[in-house]
Amino acid sequence: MTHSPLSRFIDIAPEVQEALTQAGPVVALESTIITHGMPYPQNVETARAVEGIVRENGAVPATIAVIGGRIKVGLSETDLDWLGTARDVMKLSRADLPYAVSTGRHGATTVAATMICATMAGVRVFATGGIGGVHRGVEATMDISADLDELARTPVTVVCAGAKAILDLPRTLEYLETRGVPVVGYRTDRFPAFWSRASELPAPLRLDSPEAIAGLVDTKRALGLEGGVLVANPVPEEAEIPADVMKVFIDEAIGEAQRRGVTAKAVTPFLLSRLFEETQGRSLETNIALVKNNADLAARVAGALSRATG
Ligand code: PSU
Ligand code: MN
Repeated sequence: MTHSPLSRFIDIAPEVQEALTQAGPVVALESTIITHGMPYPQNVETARAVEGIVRENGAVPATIAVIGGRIKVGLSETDLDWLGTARDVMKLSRADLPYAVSTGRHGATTVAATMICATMAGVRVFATGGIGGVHRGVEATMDISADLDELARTPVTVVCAGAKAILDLPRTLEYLETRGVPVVGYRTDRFPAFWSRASELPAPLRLDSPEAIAGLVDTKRALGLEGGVLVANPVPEEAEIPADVMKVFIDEAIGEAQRRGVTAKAVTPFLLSRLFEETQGRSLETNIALVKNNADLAARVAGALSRATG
């Protein structure tokens, strides 16, 4: 990386660079969840706690964002604090990343952009909350998150809690299958629905240990198959909100988004903040618990991958 032409755009934190040089375990973390996914101060508290969990599990955390046009892989304490309340931070997906860099803007990376930046730095495992997907009403809007195509092309293992039921889950899984993305339920036969441990859909594949996941990832790479792997890790039982309870809130939030004409990049942040209000903060508690749970698993997968491949 140090001599790569990309180094003129990227600052890799020293601790992250050291781990990468030794082929040690590193876990990428996204920043859209901080700026557009959770309110302050829970966003910063969670980001810190998640970094702590990655460390406790033997890996180095690398939270990714664009600050003043520089791609940061591994944020300092100061950067993280600043991001928690900063205004004028773009939500960056694949389409926006080069713009933020060329114009010197600040940007929080979505799952798609975090995967891209992680790959530039050589990070292979990434923990998030939920991925973007095919939105309900896609027939009219064509709103399909760029996260899905990124999973098809960029070699990062993304640990998530499934996808939110604000999305069209059957179509999200269909699309991932079409694009050749392995979707693995971790110790579950059901595809998890973010706040809820299970949706009505089966998990396409199932694995029960970090070593088995590392084995799949390494085999996929060795076979020359491009793209990533999606690991769907159900929210811990004590933190879940049952699907039938969430359904009422979700239908209301989607109705409100339609009435207000919310579209494109604003849809996901709008629905999240609306659900936070409707559930009186319970959706946020669940969100925090599942991100922590994903960081824990991602760190162990990164460790297994590092042992398996050196
Ligand atoms: N899911 C969450 N919280 C989030 C997001 C998804 O539970 O904050 C963010 C992620 O950064 C994801 C993005 O990549 O929303 C997807 O946005 P869109 O649907 O506009 O692609
Ligand atoms: Mn979208």
